[in-house]
Amino acid sequence: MSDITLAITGMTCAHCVRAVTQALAQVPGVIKAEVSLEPGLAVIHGEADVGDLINAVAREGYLAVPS
Ligand SMILES: [Cu+2]
Repeated sequence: MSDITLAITGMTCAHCVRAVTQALAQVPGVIKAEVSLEPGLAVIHGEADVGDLINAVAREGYLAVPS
C-alpha cells in the first residue's frame, strides 16, 4: 500500500477541507484521505489512481497537483 500526497490549491476554510476529504474518500481504492488547510495538502492512503484523485478534487472546484 502506498500513500499519495497532493498539494491542494483553493481551500479557504474547514468546509473546503471537508468537501475535498469527502471527494477523495469516494475515489475507488482510497482507504483514507487526510486533508489539511494550512498548508493545502492531502495525504491519501490506498491504491487509488492519481488522475482519478485529481479529477475528484477538480470537480469540487479545487486544484490538486502531485506533491
Ligand atoms: Cu471553504
